[in-house]
Amino acid sequence: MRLKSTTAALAFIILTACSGNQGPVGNDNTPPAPYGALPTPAQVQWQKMEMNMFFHFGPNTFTSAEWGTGQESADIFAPTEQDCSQWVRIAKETGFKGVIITAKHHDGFCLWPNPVAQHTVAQSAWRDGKGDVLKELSEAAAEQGLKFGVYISPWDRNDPHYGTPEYNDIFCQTLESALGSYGPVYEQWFDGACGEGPNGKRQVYDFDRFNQTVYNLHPDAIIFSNVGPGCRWIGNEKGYAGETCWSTLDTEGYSQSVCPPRNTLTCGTANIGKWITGEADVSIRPGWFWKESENDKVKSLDALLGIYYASVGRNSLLLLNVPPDTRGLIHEADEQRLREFHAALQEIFSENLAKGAKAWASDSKGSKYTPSKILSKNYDAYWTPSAGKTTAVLEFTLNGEKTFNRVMLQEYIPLGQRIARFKVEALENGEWKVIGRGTTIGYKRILLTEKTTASAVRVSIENAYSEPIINGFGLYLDEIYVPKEDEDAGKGLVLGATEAYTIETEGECKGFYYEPKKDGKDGCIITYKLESSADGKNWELVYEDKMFENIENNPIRQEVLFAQPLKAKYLRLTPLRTNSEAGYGLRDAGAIK
Ligand code: FUL
Repeated sequence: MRLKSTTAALAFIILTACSGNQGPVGNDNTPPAPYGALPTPAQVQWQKMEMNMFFHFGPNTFTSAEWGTGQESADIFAPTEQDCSQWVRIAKETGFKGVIITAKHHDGFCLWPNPVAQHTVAQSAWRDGKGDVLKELSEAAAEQGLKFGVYISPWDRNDPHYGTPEYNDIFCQTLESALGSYGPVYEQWFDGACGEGPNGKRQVYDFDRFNQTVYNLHPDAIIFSNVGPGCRWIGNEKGYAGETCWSTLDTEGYSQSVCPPRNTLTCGTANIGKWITGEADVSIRPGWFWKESENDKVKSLDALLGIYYASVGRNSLLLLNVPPDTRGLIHEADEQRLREFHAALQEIFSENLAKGAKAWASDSKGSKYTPSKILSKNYDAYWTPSAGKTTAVLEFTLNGEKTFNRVMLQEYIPLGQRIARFKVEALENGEWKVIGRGTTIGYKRILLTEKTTASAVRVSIENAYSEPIINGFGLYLDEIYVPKEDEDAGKGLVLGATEAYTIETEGECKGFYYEPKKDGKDGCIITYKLESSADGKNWELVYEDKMFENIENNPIRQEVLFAQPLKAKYLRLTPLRTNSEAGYGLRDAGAIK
């Protein structure tokens, strides 16, 4: 008996020694079975891009509007030093892999000579009507090795057919023209916004046809919309995915025209649905289009790093908008911040402190799937336990003591997203201490932990829908980003849905501003009436029914400038429509002198 167990123990020691002490290794080298919805190879390639750049450019660049009316003269679009190779160069040099341009925003103006539209660069005096931004940008991207994508808004405030079935034909022809003339297109962006309001035009979009038109030209294109089919909106315009973020989404009952609740988009749905990864879109400035007044409001380095951790670090793709200015160039302020952002990412992530670590797992399926595969550079090499096991422990003995505060994990998504809960511990001064917990991992998860000095790190997978499959692990030290408590979050008033708010001026003003409560908490005013008064008793109409553009998706401070300065002691802002029945939040409102 005794002899037997000694032999068994010896055999175990020899076996584990052979596998470099990677823990017990089975003899099953068949790949694990796929689980649930799977990404297409194109979706995997797309997610590996991690960061792409968005360019909002068009008449709004010249009018400071967020949503153009469609009535602007085509001549308004007149960039003076237009140079797309500058945009692409900056994107490339700062780590972005693809670019997407607003070929047609809600105002209907086309940045290329669209033969089925009357409101395009061909109708403008810019370059004698011979200019073509899509041509220039696609060529610059191809030359510099970046992928090219196109945003085309279904909502159109210019096209007279909008609201009729004919518009769907025109829209398909528009897609064919924009997508068929400029080489490969990696992503087609269908914006879900429509500000028509209760009495506005209603268009029944034929999205099946739209998608088919895209696929006919570019079978591998990723189609963005609220619900995919290629990738989904993340549910906000802040660039923040949920801490729990599934690439799967249950679309039952929803469509490209019927948006699921925002929180569902932010987090995805576990264990059900289709593979529709979240794309986190956000602007480097408060608004989507360039404005002189926002040159000093470019997001801080900390804000950008926070966005990076909340998007790429939470299983999403970051689509960062950097709007070109009236010259047709990326402004110096944005360029500088992008370079700082890039340098910071380089500094944080250039050294993986887990390099040279020895990996151990509570169990491995076969010699092909040992935990050392996690540390290899090969994306397709991974660790997985024996069939049927959904919990496991991984241990990484570091090459000496290391100090870090970021833990990166990757699941091998070509076989599905599985992990639902995990825990990270560190061996500090001989004691194991929990330093982080998480739910989903997906393509990439970066946990922010306290600064920790440890000789080993342990990852326990506590819950998964199928055998976990891990192909990446990293430890990093970030001494740049400092997460901030949001002091502003609760500040402001909550007013009733029809309740007016009176602003006092100093006798004359150029305009006024309204800022909803942080993140649109307690609702926002969508449309309003504005009146002015010299005495607070007799009121004169300034605007009968005006809209705060894109406020629902991007609830930031709204500045409205009058055509001429207005002499008045008071302005009265009366909501006509709010997005919450209970009322609206008001962080601040006042006159612009
Ligand atoms: C929104 C639009 O309304 C904004 O203007 C912007 O284009 C943003 C990316 O999507 O829905």
